[in-house]
Amino acid sequence: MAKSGKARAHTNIALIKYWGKADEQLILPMNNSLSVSLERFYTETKVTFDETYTEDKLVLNGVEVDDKESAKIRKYMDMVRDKSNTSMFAYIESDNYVPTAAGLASSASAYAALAAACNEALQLNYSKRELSKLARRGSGSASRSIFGGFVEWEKGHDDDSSYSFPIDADNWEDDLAMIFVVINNKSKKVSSRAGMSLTRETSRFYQYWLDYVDEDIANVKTAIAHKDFVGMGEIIEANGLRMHATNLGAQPPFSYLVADSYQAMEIVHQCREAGHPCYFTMDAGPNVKILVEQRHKQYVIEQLESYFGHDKIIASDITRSGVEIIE
Ligand code: 2P0
Repeated sequence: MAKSGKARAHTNIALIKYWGKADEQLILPMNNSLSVSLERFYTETKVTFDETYTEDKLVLNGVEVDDKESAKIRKYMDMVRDKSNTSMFAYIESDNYVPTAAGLASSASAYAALAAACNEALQLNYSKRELSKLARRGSGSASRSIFGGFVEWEKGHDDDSSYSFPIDADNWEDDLAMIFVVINNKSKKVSSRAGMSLTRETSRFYQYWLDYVDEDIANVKTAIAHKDFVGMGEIIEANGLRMHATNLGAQPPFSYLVADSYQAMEIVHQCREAGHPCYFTMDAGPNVKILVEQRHKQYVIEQLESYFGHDKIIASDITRSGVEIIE
């Protein structure tokens, strides 16, 4: 008999970045990281296991795919089968709710939803903590997407000790938002997986990155406890830039940032000077994400839209919901 489960998981953006693996196989990170989960961007995934299936099939946004990504998912499903003592193959239907062409699709929401859907279908009864470990095996940042709000990923030292957990913020999340500046990337893309690996192995600045992460995490947690937006913003902006600086020290050096990324950062500085606190962060691409209080959001959106145009600016609330079973 077929067994199925369907789950929804939101994507997350790291305020303190995960950059570099201690174990590539188990996806154990070199440092703790800390994120917020986003209301607007999520993945819904349905998994059906059946004894009559002869292989895993993946349907992404209504289209059957058989490429590098589906090979990665088959490998992931082998791991899930191994852990849950089943030999059944699966039919996986996954829909990404991300504004089209924004380039914001994320492996974080994808693997968090897949892990939770497998848990439901196979009735594994995993706790959220166990689920965050299972999601982590697909993609590191996915371990954080099991939870809503502010989330910390404890790096741990083996498969069992590396997991995420929520940080209580007394609903401060509701006062915050994130604005995305969608920037065209004309240069050849370096995947985050390849980028962090090259940097960890070759960057002269990598140790400098590691030396300050724990301090940044502790300071952000203090800022969360005091609802100190400016204090948090100053730390996260510096942390993000430090991550990007490590890439400039890699051999060969590389950068994810382009001229328009710097333009967006400049507008953020101008907003601050005009009395509207907001702080930027960037990931493995040129898009700029700006953390802002709801009461200053409209002003910052208007400043960004006047340079980049309406279509390039997308705002999202912070969600306090973690992964949910929806069928
Ligand atoms: C993060 N990034 O903390 C960091 C900051 C990008 C820059 O996690 O290799 O897709 O699958 O574990 O999670 C993106 O990397 O990497 C990421 P894998 P992942 O959000």
